[in-house]
Amino acid sequence: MNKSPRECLSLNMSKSKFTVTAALPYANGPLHLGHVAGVYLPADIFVRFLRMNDHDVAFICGSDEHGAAITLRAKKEGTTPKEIVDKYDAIIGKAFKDFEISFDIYHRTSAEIHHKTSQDFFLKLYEKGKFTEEVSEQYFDEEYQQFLADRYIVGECPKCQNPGAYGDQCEKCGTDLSPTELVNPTSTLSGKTPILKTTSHWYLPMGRHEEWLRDWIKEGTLDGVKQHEPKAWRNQVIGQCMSWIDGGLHSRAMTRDLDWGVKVPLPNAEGKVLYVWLDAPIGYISATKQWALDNQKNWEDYWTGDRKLIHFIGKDNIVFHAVIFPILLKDHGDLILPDNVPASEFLNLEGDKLSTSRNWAVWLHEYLQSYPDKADELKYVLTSIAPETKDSEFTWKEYQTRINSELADILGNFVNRALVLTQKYYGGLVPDMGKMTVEDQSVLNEMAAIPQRISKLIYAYKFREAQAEAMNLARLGNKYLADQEPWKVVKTDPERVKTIMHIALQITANLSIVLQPFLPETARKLSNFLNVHTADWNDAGRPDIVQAGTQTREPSILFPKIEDDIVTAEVEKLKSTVMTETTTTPQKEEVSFDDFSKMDIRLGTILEAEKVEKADKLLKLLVDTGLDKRTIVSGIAAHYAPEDVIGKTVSVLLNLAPRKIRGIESQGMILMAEDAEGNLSFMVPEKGFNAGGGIC
Ligand code: B3M
Ligand code: ZN
Repeated sequence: MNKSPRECLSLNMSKSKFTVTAALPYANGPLHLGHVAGVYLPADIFVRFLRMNDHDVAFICGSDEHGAAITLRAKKEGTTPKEIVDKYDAIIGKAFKDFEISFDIYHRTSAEIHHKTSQDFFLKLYEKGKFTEEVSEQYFDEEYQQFLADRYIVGECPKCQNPGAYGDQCEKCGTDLSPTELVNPTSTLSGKTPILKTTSHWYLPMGRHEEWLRDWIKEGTLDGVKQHEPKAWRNQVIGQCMSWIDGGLHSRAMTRDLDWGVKVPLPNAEGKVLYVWLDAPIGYISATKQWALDNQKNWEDYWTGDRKLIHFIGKDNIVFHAVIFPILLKDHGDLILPDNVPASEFLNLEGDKLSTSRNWAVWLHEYLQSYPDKADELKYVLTSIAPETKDSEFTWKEYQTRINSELADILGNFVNRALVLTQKYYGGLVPDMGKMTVEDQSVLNEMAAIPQRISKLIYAYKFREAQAEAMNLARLGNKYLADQEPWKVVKTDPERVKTIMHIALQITANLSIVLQPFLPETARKLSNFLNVHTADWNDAGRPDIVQAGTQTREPSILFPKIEDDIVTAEVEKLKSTVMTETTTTPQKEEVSFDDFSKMDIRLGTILEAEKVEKADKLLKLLVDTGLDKRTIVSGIAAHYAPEDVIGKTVSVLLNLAPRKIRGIESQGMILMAEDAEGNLSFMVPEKGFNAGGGIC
């Protein structure tokens, strides 16, 4: 094909070299839609696009198999860390494959090459004197004879009094903590209070790196040399890094007392492993090494020189990738620093935070099991709502709407019309292009401009808008056919219809190119319908991709409509499998025995019960206390019908000061037990005692 002037424009991003990484998922659970929308899908779109532009790319990922997240999960499931990582590495790896995330390698940090690479990395920094050795007191579980990783210690948050804060963070108020800041710490292993014991670790003194980090993040320069374009970094990434740095960078231990992980390669380091954030990012390097070995390449080419290193991550990993790992890389000295760290915000689900522990999630592998031929539909929806600059939300209703009214009604409808009419009028052969009208020319001009706009947006990490631009091409085609009405014109001017259909088929051919990064399966289908196969982005925008005379195929329906019952069933499934959080209320203030013994609690029998008018929750009870018969108003009407409680023996607090409730004087209180779901039950003696007994 001849090169048009337009093409030269699209080539102005000269061939570059990229190493693209996507956060290594912890092999302690499956992937949910939040991971996919925030990290893996945008990374995949970016890489597919780069490959189409003939850049030299390596796309690296793998399972993160170390760290306390794994050992805790193993403990919870009553099994070994090894079994946990094997199980989830397989589930995650298969889901990625089925979803066509096009990694060059999906590796594992349990691999020997990874252990060796991390140890060598550690040793290099150690030998260069980049660590300090510090002795400190850390929590130790005497029963388990083990130092406790931060996540193994829970206690009260000193800031918000949340009783379930972890040793590294309070998930309620978001404060970063260290274990010794927790009030009343307990070990999650034994449930006992841990003791403090001295241990020595290697620390990364980060304070000395503040100055160059500031220049590097804010100006994009390192030692005065331009490294990257800070304007291309997302605001939230720069913001988070700067607030961290401005808060002062402290020394951080790079080793841990744990028996699961990469062993510290030094004498006298028995029982110590590398901190998971010194181990996991090096997983990007070791995976590259393995891939290079498998493909007769030189791994160093992917981590040195004029190569752009891009880390796709979620926002909870920002400081590790944009501050700590760059410090480690700079201290190492031989490797490049990231060019960009496109981090996403969070994806919410049906009005609530996605949560693995509460099982409030749509799991990728389950989705693909239920809808094996709807991967592109999910990709489309997730990119449309991608949490690029702020949190966003997935709902099954929106999933349905986007598929039905965008994919089916716009893209599917246009492609179907173009191909079906070609079958009908020309037996599927692409007709010749005749004389063009002004409208034809303007449609072709618009078509030619779209790939440029998509390129710009993708290089700026704006995948949401980029996909919308690709869809604009389908919109353009739809409108063109609706305006030109070939089905009417065919009766009066069949020559003209050839040109219209020729142009419609060129638009379809263009769609088969510009959709490739976003909807690879759909793009393949279009290529097959048209018998055109190009994966060269430079072809996008051309008016001559499919040649006159080419035999096209009868199309199949691209996007069947999503019926309401799917939406209902999926929402139901979520609601029926969610686990309600057991919120343990913190213990109240201490009371003296004297205070306690002031309460007169006795057994009473309910003699009469009736609903209180205009109060859904209240029952008016007449209770025989053995002492007297008195009226008590109780908030149990949502749980018990009046006839169900008559005759029951219950516990009553007699000497509670009388109160008027809805105009009725209540002379005491019925004591109830409540479970995590808010169900109520009477507190009754296990032996059938009668009214009048006291409680002691
Ligand atoms: N596994 C954390 C996470 O999944 C961690 C990322 C490692 S990237 C080197 O959120
Ligand atoms: Zn807190």
